[in-house]
Amino acid sequence: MALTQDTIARLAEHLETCELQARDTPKITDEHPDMDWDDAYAVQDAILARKLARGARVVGLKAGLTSHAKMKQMGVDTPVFGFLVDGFSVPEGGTVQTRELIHPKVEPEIAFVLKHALKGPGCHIGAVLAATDFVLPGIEVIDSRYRDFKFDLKSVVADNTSASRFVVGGRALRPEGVDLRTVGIVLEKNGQPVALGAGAAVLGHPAAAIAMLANHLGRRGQEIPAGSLILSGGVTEAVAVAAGDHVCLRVQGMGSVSLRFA
Ligand code: 0L1
Ligand code: MG
Repeated sequence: MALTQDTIARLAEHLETCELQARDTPKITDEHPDMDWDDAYAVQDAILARKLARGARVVGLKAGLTSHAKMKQMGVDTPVFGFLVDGFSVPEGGTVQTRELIHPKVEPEIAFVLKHALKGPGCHIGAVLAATDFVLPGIEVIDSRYRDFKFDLKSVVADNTSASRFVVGGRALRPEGVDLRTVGIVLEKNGQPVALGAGAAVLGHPAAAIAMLANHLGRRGQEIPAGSLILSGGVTEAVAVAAGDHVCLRVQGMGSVSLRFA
């Protein structure tokens, strides 16, 4: 690791304060160009520790930048992983307060809920499907703390992969009840389709993103616990939203889930 524990704690405080006060910041690698991957995840872990110390609860995990559309949009080439806490969760059909956010965007996602823990290395799509209780539609609201969403991957990891809010809903299906490669999705904003795609846009199969997460955690001596909710990553590019917008995700055979922005 290139950063001291003091620097990691300072960066975590800085990024979390930006999150809580809806303030943007230049990317942290501008000041710390030597930051390595372990430092980046250590800053993310320190942000989680701050939230847990205030009574937050981890309710899930996320994979991000798992589709070529997202990677191209952000000019990066590797998936990243983050955490979801209870305060990020919005009820189905609920309202997100845009004054609490900097520059929110929405992503159409397939969410997995596990009945068994998953641990890498060697985790693959088959193991993920065998461990999955059900899948359901989800919308992730991302809100990078970096000015104008300008960042590199290490800065994004430190910033908990832009995680901000999420909603899941619609119809939960057993994984054997749906072909997640060919399942079609339509994201609507204010009643108009704004993004279309199919599950295979996520690494060929959304379960591949969950396997990558398990393998990533395995390298750190961790696992995805049974019962976890995991967002597998945006199927399409992220779509900017503002106060007054209504967003609805329709997933073939899995119903719809929606959010409002006030
Ligand atoms: O969930 C995501 O795909 C977002 C990952 C972080 C990059 C971004 O803010 O777009
Ligand atoms: Mg996402």
